[in-house]
Amino acid sequence: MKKIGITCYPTVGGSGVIATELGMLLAEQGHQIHFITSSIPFRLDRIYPQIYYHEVELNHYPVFQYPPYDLALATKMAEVIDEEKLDILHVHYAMPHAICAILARDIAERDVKIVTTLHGTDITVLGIDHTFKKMIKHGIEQSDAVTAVSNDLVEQTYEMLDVQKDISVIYNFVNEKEYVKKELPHLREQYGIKADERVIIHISNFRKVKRVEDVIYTFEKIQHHCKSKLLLVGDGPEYTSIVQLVKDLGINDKVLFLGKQKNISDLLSISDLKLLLSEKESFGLVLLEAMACEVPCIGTRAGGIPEVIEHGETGYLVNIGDTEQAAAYAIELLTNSERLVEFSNRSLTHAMEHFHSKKIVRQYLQLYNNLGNE
Ligand code: GMT
Repeated sequence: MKKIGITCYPTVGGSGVIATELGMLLAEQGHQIHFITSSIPFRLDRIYPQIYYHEVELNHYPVFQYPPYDLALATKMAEVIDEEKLDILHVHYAMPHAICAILARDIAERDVKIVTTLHGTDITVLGIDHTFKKMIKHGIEQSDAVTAVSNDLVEQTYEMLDVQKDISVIYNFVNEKEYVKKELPHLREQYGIKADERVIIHISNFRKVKRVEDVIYTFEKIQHHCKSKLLLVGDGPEYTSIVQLVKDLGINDKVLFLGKQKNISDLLSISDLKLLLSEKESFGLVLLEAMACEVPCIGTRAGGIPEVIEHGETGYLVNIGDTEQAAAYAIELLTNSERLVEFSNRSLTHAMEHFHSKKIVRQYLQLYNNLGNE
C-alpha cells in the first residue's frame, strides 16, 4: 500500500477530473490518498475511507498585497508529507504545483518522490508569458518522474522548454461506470428534440482556444442538410459572443445553451455526434467521454486530438478552421444511419481498448513502483 498525495486544480476541468478519478481508483485498490487542494475536488462526491482531504487555507495578511497561495500550498504539502508519511506526491501541472512540491520536499524531513503530470497548460502559459520558462523547466527537471497526456504534448514540451528529462506518455481515461450510454428518450423530449432530429453536442469551457465559433459555423451548414439540434454545454469567456453569433445566423431555435452541467453522460447519451474544433488541445478528455458513450467525434488536427480520434474509423479529423470539411463529414455520418452505428460501435471499442481506466491506472502504478519508494 502506498501513501499518495495529489494536488490539482479541483474545479471543473480535464486535469482536475483525471487527478480525482485516479485518486478514487487508487483508493479502491487499497492505496491511501491525500488530496491537498484549495477545495474538495468536485468529482469527489462520496465517502471513501481511504481518501483524506487537506485544505490549503488562504490568509489575507495586511502586509502582503496578494495572498501567497503557492507558499500556503507548499507549506501544507510539507506538513502532509511528514505527518501522513507520504511516499509519493503526484501533482498536476508543472507550474505552480511541481514548483510547490519541490519546495515542500526541501522543507519536509521525509524523502517523498514527486510525480508531475503535464496537461498542456504549462505550454499555454509559456505561449503567453515567456518569463516563466525557467521555472516550468525547473519544475519538470526536478520531479522524480514526469508524465504527459499525449505524445504531441511530450514533443511540444521538448521543443519549447529544451528539458533534459524523460517524459512518459500516460493517456487520459474515463470512469467507465459513469460514462456509459443510457436509454433516455424522455430527456430528448424534455429538450424539445423531435424523433427525426439528430443531436450534435459540444462541451468546453468556452475559451478562445476552443474555437466555439467554428462549431457554430459547422452546425449552421449541417442543419441545412439534416434536421438537427446543437447542444452547447459549458460556460466561459466566449459565451456572450457565441450567443450573439447564433442570433446573427438566425439559428437560435436550433441551438440549446445548457451552461455548466454535471451529468454529462446523460447529455452524451442523447447525442449522435460530438464536435471539438479547438486550435490547442493536449488530449481532449471530452472526446473520450463521448466515445465511451458511443458518440463518434469530429475534431481538429491539433495537439493530441489525432491520438484520440481514428480518422475514418471512430470519427473524422479536419484542419483547424475548416468548417466546410467538418460539416461535410458530419452530414455524411448523420444522414447514413448504418455508417453512424458503425462509427458509434468502433468509438466504444477504441475507448475501451486504448484508454481503459484499468490499463491507465496500471501504468501510473508501474511508474510509482519504479521510483523505488516503499
Ligand atoms: O482545456 C482546458 O481548458 C482545461 C485543461 C485542464 O487543465 O484541465 O485541459 C487540459 O487537460 C486535459 C486533461 O489532460 C486535456 O484533456 C485537455 O486537452 C487540456 N487542454 C488543453 O490542452 C487546451
